[in-house]
Formats: sequence, structure tokens, C-alpha cells
Amino acid sequence: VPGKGLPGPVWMSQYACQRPTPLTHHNPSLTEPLEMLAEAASFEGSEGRFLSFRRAASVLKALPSQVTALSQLQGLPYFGEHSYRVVQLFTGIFGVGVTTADRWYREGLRTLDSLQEQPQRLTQQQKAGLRHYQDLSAPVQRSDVEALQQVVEEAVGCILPGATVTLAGGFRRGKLQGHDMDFLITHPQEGREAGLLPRVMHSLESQGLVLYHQYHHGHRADATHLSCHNHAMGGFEMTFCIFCLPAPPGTAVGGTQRAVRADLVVVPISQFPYALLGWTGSKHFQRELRRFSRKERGLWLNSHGLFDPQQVRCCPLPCSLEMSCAGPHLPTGTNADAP
Ligand code: 8DG
Ligand code: MN
Ligand code: MN
Repeated sequence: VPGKGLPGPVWMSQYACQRPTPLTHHNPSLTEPLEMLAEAASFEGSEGRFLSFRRAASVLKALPSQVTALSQLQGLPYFGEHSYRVVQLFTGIFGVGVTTADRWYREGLRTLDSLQEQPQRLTQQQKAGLRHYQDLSAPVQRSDVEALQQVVEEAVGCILPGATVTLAGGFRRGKLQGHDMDFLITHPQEGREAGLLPRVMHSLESQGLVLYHQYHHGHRADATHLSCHNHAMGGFEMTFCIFCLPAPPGTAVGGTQRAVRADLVVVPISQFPYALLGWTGSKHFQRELRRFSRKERGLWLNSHGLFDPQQVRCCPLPCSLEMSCAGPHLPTGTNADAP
């Protein structure tokens, strides 16, 4: 029984159906914002966070008095550890998205060690991500970009003279650091770029620079098909890599090597302007640009082209890029949306 001071923690069932939920209660100033957070999480499609906020609000409604100190929340269901921190830890692993991180959390996993003990849960990509977790959590620097661009350009130039390597992603928007580097590879003659990537990767591997890479075949014939579905994943030949680079001089690990993430994408020259725009980001800017194109201009934009839906016959009928691409309406200089 609480004394004269603040009421102590109370015991409460974790099930709302086993406790009173009065219509008027003592904590609306806390439950209302929690319910707003629940609603926001729900709009974002985050069912887990929606339930956590909703349940926390419900618990507060059952309390016999107003909460005035954090200590009163101790031991209450849904006021312990929040999943956010763990989900953030897990999504920091290359190859782990929010859905996977949230599932692991719900299955009771909390640490990187606990994941390491269960390798059967992990894809090859996630294993590589976990192996290089520490290196990959340090930002990529401009000096890394220059070092990698140089070796990629050399490999590309040897295999296909005239082919070019263009930096995209956050660094093209002027960011000084990033989580990876994004390079687009093309050749001024349409079609010459086909099949280039495996040979480039083989060359880089033979130099001992590749720690991991996951090759994706392109879907060249399907460029307009992609527009119909507004694919986030492009249909280009590409690879998501982890490279081994000398650590930038002057850092704690200066002189030694470290792992860095890079995406290499091979693009036919006819789609290059759209690919450069799309891969320059930011993700938000691209989403907005595509929304603007669709809503205000009635055109579908993606990393392959700008399409007029009136002229595109959607799948399953194949259609050529030439007849449905609305043409080079876009400026090749892109807007920056650097954070
Ligand atoms: P960061 O690496 O510094 O974190 O920032 P960023 O460079 O803006 O982010 P990013 O994740 O490397 O993505 C760069 C752009 O590439 C982004 O606008 C989305 C775009 N992009 C495509 N297709 C694909 C794809 O298949 N996978 C990924 N990850 N990004 C793609 O156009
Ligand atoms: Mn990037
Ligand atoms: Mn990237």
C-alpha cells in the first residue's frame, strides 16, 4: 500500500481484457500523444510499433492515479525496452531491412552475438554484413571514393576501352560522407556494355579487392515493363559489393585495410540520363519527382526512362523502349537534395 509520497509501481495484467479501461482516466496527457504515435506508426505500415504505442496507452488508462514520476512506470507491461534500438542495431547490418529486423526482435533476438550464434538464419549477404559490421558502420569518405573509382576505372578501361565510370548517390549530391558509394558504368555505343560487370568484378577480385559481391542480372528487354510496376529495384545489371580498401590516412586504423560498401550498376547509354538521375537520389527526392511526374504530368518516371502510360502497353505484351519512352525531357544536370 503506497504511503503519503508518490504512489509506487503497481502490478497490472498485460492483457487489456483483464483490467479496467475507464472512459475517463487519470493520464490523458500521456495517452493522447501515445495514441498519436500509434496512429503515425500505423500509417507508416509499422504494425509492431503501432501495437507497442497502443498497448502502452491502454496500460496508462488503467492506472489508479496520474503518473508524475518515471519510477511509477517501472514494471508496467509495455514500458520496458523499446524495440527501436534493437531494430536500429539489426538494420545496420548490410542486407537486413526493417521487416527482418522486426521479426528477429519478436523472436527474442537482441544482440549481434545472438545472430552470430544462429548462422542458419542469415543469408550470405547478411553473413558478410555481420562479418564487416564495424567497418561498414563507419562512414565512407571522399578519399575512399577516389581510391575505389580509380581502381574500377582501370579495370573497366582495360576490359572495354571507352567505357566510363560515373559517381552517383549521395556523393554526387555533394555529401562529404556516405553509407556506400554508387557508380554507374556505361559505354557511348549502345549494347557494348552488356556482360561487362562479371568481367570487371573478376578483375577486381583477382586484385584481392572484393570481400563480397552479389551479382544481379539485368532485365534489358523489360525496361518498359518495369515502368508499369514502378519498380524500386531497377532492371539493370548490378552488384552490391563490399570492397577492401586502405583505411584513410590519419584515422585510428590508418595504414591498415577496411571494408567499404559500393554499388556498381551497368547502364545502356540510352537510359543513362534516367539512371544517373535515379541513382543520384536522394530516395525522398526521387519519390517526389516520380509522384510529381505521375500526378502533374501524367508520365511515369523511373531509372530507365520517362514513359507515357497512354503509349505504354503494359505487360504481358512486350514493348520496345524506343516507342514508349517519352523522350529526353529531363535536364541531365540534377537537383541536389543533400541533407
Ligand atoms: P548514402 O549512400 O550516403 O547513405 O546515401 P545515398 O547514396 O543517397 O543512398 P543509396 O542507398 O546509396 O541510394 C542511392 C540512390 O540509388 C537512391 O536514390 C535509390 C537509387 N536506387 C535505384 N535503384 C536502386 C536499387 O536497386 N537499389 C538501391 N539500393 N538503390 C537504388 O535507382
Ligand atoms: Mn549511396
Ligand atoms: Mn547505394
